[in-house]
Amino acid sequence: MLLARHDATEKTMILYDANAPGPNPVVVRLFVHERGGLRFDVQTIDLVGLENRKPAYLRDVNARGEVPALRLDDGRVITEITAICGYFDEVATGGRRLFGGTPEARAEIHMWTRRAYLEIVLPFVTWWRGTEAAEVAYRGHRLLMPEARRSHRLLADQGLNRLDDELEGRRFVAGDEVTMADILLYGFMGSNIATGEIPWLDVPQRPHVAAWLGRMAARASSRKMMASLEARIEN
Ligand SMILES: N[C@@H](CCC(=O)N[C@@H](CS)C(=O)NCC(=O)O)C(=O)O
Repeated sequence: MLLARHDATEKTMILYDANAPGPNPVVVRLFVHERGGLRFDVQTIDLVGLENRKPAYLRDVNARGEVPALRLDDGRVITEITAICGYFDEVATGGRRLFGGTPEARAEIHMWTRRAYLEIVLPFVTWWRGTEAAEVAYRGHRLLMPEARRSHRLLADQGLNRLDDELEGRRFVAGDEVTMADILLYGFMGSNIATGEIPWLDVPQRPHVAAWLGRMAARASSRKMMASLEARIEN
């Protein structure tokens, strides 16, 4: 059913995006706008109406019930945002690579992307998953851990404090240019700051993080990341 909405005669990738600014779809949108050189179709999944948890989506797209997902030309489906962005980085024609152009640069960018996810994003997402907003959003489809909030707020603050020190004298997370590490971190932080659900992410006591947030917010790609993608991307 989810494939039938699409013209199966034309071979093209399909990105399953969401009709809401969930941070995972936001990361991929930000990547797409920043990267350039990409061509694919988009199907917007009704995350608000939980279309992603209905049998058709679980069967045809992602058994984990999550967005985003990418259907390749040969029909196989890739999920997990770093895998989707990594694939896009490989197949894009034109634009600027965001995972690095040499083995050394790629290793450094992977290192910072992983640190950003493990030390900052995962703790604050776990904090959010203990809130009432999460309970309402998931409507029983996901295990919530309200008892983990305190420890994960502390873990996220610790990660952000460390990042604040590391950003001193540096424009972006992995160096002087925007890379996947910034895309991942800003997709999560910027979208959660915009919705107001995690007010403690941006505080004056972390001036270098605040300056980095400002630099990221000023980018044209960031101004588009909260809106669902158009039906066809050719950039
Ligand atoms: N590990 C996945 C996480 C994807 C994810 O959790 N997406 C959220 C949107 S931000 C979702 O689909 N939530 C709805 C649900 O779980 O029902 C990835 O990296 O893409």
